[in-house]
Amino acid sequence: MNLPLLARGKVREVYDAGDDRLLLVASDRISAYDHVLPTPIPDKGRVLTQLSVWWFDQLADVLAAHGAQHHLLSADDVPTEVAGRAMLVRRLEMAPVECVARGYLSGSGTVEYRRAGAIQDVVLPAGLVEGSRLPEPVYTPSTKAEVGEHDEAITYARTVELVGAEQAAALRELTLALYRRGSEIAAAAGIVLADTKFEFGVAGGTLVLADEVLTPDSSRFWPAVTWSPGATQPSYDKQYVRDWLTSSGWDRQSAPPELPEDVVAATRERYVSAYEQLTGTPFS
Ligand code: PZK
Repeated sequence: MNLPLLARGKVREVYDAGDDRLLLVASDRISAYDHVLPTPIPDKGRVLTQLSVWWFDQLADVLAAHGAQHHLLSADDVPTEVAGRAMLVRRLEMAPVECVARGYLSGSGTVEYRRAGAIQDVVLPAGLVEGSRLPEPVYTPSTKAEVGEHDEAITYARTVELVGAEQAAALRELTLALYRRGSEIAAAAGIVLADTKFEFGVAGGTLVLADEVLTPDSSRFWPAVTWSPGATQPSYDKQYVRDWLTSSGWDRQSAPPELPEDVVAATRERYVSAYEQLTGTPFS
């Protein structure tokens, strides 16, 4: 596959496929505690790609109702060496905003809430704890940080400065509508979609949903059966990896250790069962 490499993330790559098209390729690499681990998770790239493809279809009517589209052209017409883990997509002018929707308090949201009772300009009610369901989903945009840094939360006013009032409003409305539909579908499958991050672009004046969508790498998925606000929720996909890394004595600074095969197998199973639970179809 001799396509020019345009960008490389921790666990995936983007290639120029010509004709205003890109090839997004997902690898089997996994990250934890801000490090890419040396041990791949077999089939992770295929599971995340197939899940994303399924979500684009599930979300098509929400997009249409907002006069928007998605960027997926084909997941079949891709080079054989990346078959199953690549998407051919429309090349867009990307909005410089990470569009985050949260229905539950977690992670950096909890840190901000404890400090300020708010996430930027979004004031939240008193008494929430890690894992609490919010009274209604909130839009908490961020900007892409420099390499190695975490994304930085921004105010709605800042998104207006970055993209203009009209696009800022459209991004917020569409993000919340997509999150609501996604969380209804996940809830029906016994999965809490705590939060997620969307990326959008524009083509010919139309807003277009880009990137991968509603995967465990762009979202927090929690098993509904163990949801219990007040403690850190077990992650649907990475909990075995995090628990094992913690028990291994790794300092979270030096190069991470190889994962044992039982942790790899259990983690692969979590990705596959997330796919199967959500889509209702066997992963193959
Ligand atoms: C685009 N990224 C992030 C994704 C990476 C980096 N449809 C598009 N048009 C133009 N640019 C992008 C997209 C999309 N999606 C997205 N970078 C560029 C990204 C995957 C792997 F390394």
